[in-house]
Formats: sequence, C-alpha cells, structure tokens
Amino acid sequence: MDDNVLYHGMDRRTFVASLISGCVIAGTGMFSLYGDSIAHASPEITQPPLPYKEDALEPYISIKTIGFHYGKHHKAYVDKTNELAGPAGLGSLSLEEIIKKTAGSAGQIPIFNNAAQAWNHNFYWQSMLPGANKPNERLTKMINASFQSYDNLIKELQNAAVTQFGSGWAWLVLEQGKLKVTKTSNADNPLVYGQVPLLTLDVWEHAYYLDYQNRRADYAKAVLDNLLNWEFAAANLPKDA
Ligand code: MN3
Repeated sequence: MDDNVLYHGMDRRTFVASLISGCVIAGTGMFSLYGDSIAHASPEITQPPLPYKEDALEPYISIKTIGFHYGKHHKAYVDKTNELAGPAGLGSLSLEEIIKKTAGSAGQIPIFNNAAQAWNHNFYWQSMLPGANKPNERLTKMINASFQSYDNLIKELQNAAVTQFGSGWAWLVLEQGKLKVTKTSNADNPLVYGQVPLLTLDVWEHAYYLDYQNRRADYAKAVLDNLLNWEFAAANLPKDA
C-alpha cells in the first residue's frame, strides 16, 4: 500500500514523530492524523433533546407522530449531515455555518438539504410549547405594526402553511426591522436570505399525516391556535430590532 494513502500525505518519519508526540489517533480501521482530523473530521452535529415529553403536544400532535418525526426523520437529517460534511471539508463548522456555506452551491445540495433540515427541525420543536401563551408587549407592538392584529398574523401564517406547494415550512421572520410571514420549499431556510427566524411550522406531510392524513389546514390551525411558543419567538428577537 502506498504510504501516502495510509498516512494521509505525511511521510513515514513525520508519521512516526506524530505517533510519539501523541498526535495520531486510531480511527475506524485506519490511522487518522490529528491535524488532518481538524480539517476533515466528521462534525459533531448533535440532535438536541426534545424540549418536552413526546406526548406533551397531545391531542394536537400525537406521541406517535413525534416518535417518528423526531426519532426517525429529524435524526436522519442530523446523521446524514454528519456523514456528508466531514468528507466535504466542513467538519469543523457549526450547523449554521454549514448551511450558510453550502446555500446556493450546486455541488453541495445534499449537504445543504440535510443540514438545513436538521436546523429547521431544531427550530420547529422549540417553536411549540404545550399550553397557550401570548406574545409579550414588545412583540405585540411589532405584530400590530406589521399585521394590524394578532388574528391577522395567525391568518397569514395559516395561509402560508396551506398554500406552500409540496413540502416546506411556514415562518414568522424579522426582515429589516419588520415582522413578515414567509414560506420556504423543502429544506430552504430564512437564514440564507438575511432574515431572522422567530417561529416555524413544518408542513411536510410527515409532520401531520399520521394524525390528520391530508388535512394540512387542520394540523396548521391546531398548532397555530394552541401550541405557538411566544417566549421562544421573543428570545429570537435581536435586542436592537
Ligand atoms: Mn419534518
């Protein structure tokens, strides 16, 4: 075997010196060098724990849906991001950095899709909370300025959720100091448009099909009326917005 392959481009003397100084670690069936592993290591993107128990959003979202959605779909996006980002030289970046770095790059679509989906789901779980809560005074003023009323905002979010064609997301974002409702397709994400996401609603079929089958509107209404986490939205507002 070619030494250059085995030792990642280092000559044998450097390799042995690295071994002695403790800078070589055993990887999966082959040696990987420490310096090399900083540039190419698998990133350690982790799936944050759910902020509540799996049955906490019942009866609006069932424990069965959460089990599949968090335990299978979301986990798969995190795993795939870790699998793809390291070999692409993005191993030392945070999830948000991976998203921004790969957005719009034709050769990196699979990495972007998985990283953005991992991030979007992190954000989605936090966008919901069992038990009704309301926007604080600061957010209420901003909502009234942009939508005239809270009810109008909810109508716009409902409309975005229902009219998103195919898989995607409905969002409440801050753009140039004003609140705005948007929708994105598939994995796409407001971060790459310079917007600040405040809340999101997953409208992929896997988010609602077990509970609502084809009735996306009923799922959206149930979440918007009962589960929005306005404390999370307020915490996402920049201090100077
Ligand atoms: Mn989803």
